[in-house]
Order: sequence, then C-alpha cells, then structure tokens
Amino acid sequence: MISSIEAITLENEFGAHNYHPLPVVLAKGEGVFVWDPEGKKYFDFLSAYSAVNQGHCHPVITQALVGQSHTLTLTSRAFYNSVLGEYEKYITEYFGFDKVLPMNTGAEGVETAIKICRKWAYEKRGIDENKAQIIVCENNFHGRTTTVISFSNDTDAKKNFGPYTPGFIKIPYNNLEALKEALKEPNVAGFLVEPIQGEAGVVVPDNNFIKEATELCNQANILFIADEIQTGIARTGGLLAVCGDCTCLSHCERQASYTKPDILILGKALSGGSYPVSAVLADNEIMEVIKPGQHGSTYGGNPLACKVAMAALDVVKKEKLAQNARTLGKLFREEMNQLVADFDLFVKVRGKGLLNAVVINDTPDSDTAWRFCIALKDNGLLAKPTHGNIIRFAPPLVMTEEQLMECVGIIRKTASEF
Ligand code: IF1
Repeated sequence: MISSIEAITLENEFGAHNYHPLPVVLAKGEGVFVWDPEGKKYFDFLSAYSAVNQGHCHPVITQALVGQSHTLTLTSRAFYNSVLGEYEKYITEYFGFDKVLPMNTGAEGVETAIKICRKWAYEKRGIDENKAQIIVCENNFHGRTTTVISFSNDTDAKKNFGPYTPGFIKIPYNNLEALKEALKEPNVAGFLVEPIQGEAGVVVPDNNFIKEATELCNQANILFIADEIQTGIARTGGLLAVCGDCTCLSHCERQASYTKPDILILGKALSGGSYPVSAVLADNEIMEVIKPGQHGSTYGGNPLACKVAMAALDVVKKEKLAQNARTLGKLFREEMNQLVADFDLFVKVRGKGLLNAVVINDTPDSDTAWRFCIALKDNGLLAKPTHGNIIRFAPPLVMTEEQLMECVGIIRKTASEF
C-alpha cells in the first residue's frame, strides 16, 4: 500500500492544484469510518459533502454496483436500456413527480433545471426569447460550471472565469420582502434556491421561508426550483429539506409543512457516494418542454447509475435515515451547545438534522478553524473548515447514538487540549 506521504506527493506533482485538502489520505471506508494507508481510523464528519449519507461502501449499494457492472453499464440514450424505465418509475413515485431527467453531477442537474425553466418561460409563459430571468440568492452554491458561477458571489469561484452568463437576479437569502420585490421585475421565470445554504456555512432560513417563497412563486406563476443536492435524501432530518417538519419518509402533499417544488434537483447521496448520479424532477406540464435532441448526456440514465440510485434510495427508507438524522441532529446540537457554553473557542452551533456547523471564535482570515480541524484529525475525527472560521459537521446518517457521543467526546477533548 502506498504511504500517505507518497500519495500526497503524487497529487501535488501531477494534479491541478484546485483544492487545499487537509493533510490526510484516505484509503478505505466502511459506514461512518475511514482509514488512512497506515491504518489509522477516523470518524468521517464530512461524508463527502453529504454524498455518503448511507455510509461508506454500503453493502446493498455495493452489491447493486458490482452486480450491474457485470451485466451492462452504458449504452447511451441512442437506445433504450432495461433498467432506466424501472428507475424512472421508482424515483418519480419516491419523490412524487410525474417525470425525471437523469444526469450525473450536481452542477449538471442545476444546469438542466435552468434550461428547463428558461424553455418553460418562453414556451408556456410567452416571455420574449432571451429575456428570461431567474432569481437566485446571495452566497449561493450550485456548482462550478460557467453559467452557475456567473451568479456566484464567491470571488475564488468566479474571478477571471468571465464573461458570465446573464439572466440572473440576486437577492439576499431568507428575505421574503426582497423576493417580493424581485418578482416585480420583468420576465422573471423562476427562483432557484437551496432550502439550507450549505457552502455559505449551513445557513438555516426562518421556518416559514421556503413555504412562503413557494407560495409567492406560485402566485407569480414562476417556477420554484429547489436545489436539494446537499440538503435532500434524509440529510436534514426529512426525506427532503422542503418536507419541513414532516418525518413520514415518503412523499405526502397533505403535510402542512411540505411544499412541493416545481423543479427538484438531487445529486450526491442519490448514489450514496458510489457513482455520480444526479436527477431533475418535475411534473409533465414543465418537463414536456424538453424534446428529443434538446438536452442530454452520454452517461445520464445509464443502467449502472439507475441500479445504484434505486439501491441508495432503498437504504434511506429501510434504515430510516431521515429519522436518525433528526434524532441525532437534535442530540448533537444539544451537546455542542454545551461545548459552546464551556469553551471560548466556539461561538455557536447551527443546522438541521445532521447538517450542522460550528462557528469558531476568530476572524474568517484566521487559521484557528484549520488548526482545530488538524487537531480533530489527530484525535480521529475528520471535518473541514469553510469560510475560514466555520466548521461543518455532517457525518454519515448511519451513525449510532453511541458513536455520536464518542465523537462529541473527541470534539470536547480536542477543545480542552487546544
Ligand atoms: C466541491 C460546498 C458542499 C451543492 C449544491 C450543487 C452542487 C453542490 C447545493 C454541485 C456541491 C459541493 C461540491 C464540492 C464542495 C461542495 C460543498 F462546500 F461547496 F458547499 F457540499 F458543501 N448544489 N457541493 O452543495 O454538485 O457538481 O459538485 O456534484 O468540491 O466543489 P457537484
């Protein structure tokens, strides 16, 4: 087995330097644990940015992957394949939509949603061609394609990648008044939003924000587009973050807290981390604007991805991961609030389900959060700072209460040594 030093040296020499990883090499994963090449074991508190909600190398997902990889992996969409239809039926029933458009990565899912929204605006709403505007939020993160970074306000993500795609109106997050004002602008076609902003540092909006924003969009006859790539699939304690307080684990429009997006974008945990799978869901009236030749992808909807996604979604239901995320999330924030009270190092904890962040008592340009994450790593827990002074805590959802308490113990011990 390669050593950690060797692996890091190779990445540094031959890979583009588009990341600044924590100095740890991961060679193996199982459930909530990962191991480095030297055999040191860690709790994973990043979960590949919420892609491995089902835990590393879940046996059911692995079996689906391995099984289908012996049978048929890719045919392109030039032909029908024997798994795609079954998957399309499965995922649309699972989330309560008429149709799905399968893609691979999250950013592609977002691009797909933007294209559908624009086409819908021209063909169903009669907006003049090339004039459609989509409302987005400040500090959003929706991926890294040229169009998506066009409406980012992260300088690193954006600067010197222009010229940018026009057609986006930016409003403050969690601000219904600003949304109302923006909806008065001409040619508005949709509102694209994360139900909880992940990259921004796990910013949870007011309880009524998503529901009222959906209603405002409905009244204005524009599309409410939910990017649940990070928040969806049990991470925040419901099947989706738009499920609000509903824990029923299946699509149900009866719940007062549930608001159905016009377009739902999923990625990451849709495959449980085993393969890139993303999806865009919408009802017929919207999805029918896409006709043959107008959108697609070589790998989108391939039988391997379809089998993996069905297995990954099955695990979420069978293992009641949303309920677990909800229960453990509450416990985690209670325990972390105790640490906030006990240590000057922590300012506050926020989040929903098992998507949480702790604000470190220092400036965004300090290296305190980074050094704390190094210390956590040395004590066997992996987490990563964001925006300099925020640490995201998002373990796989298959964690047990006992394991969570052990992790809180590691965080407490690290804080007291720091
Ligand atoms: C990276 C953050 C997480 C996303 C939402 C779309 C995408 C993402 C809401 C694009 C991706 C990832 C990408 C990853 C870092 C990461 C991230 F820190 F940037 F915010 F998860 F917290 N919509 N998020 O969160 O999906 O194309 O990557 O599959 O390294 O850029 P993708």
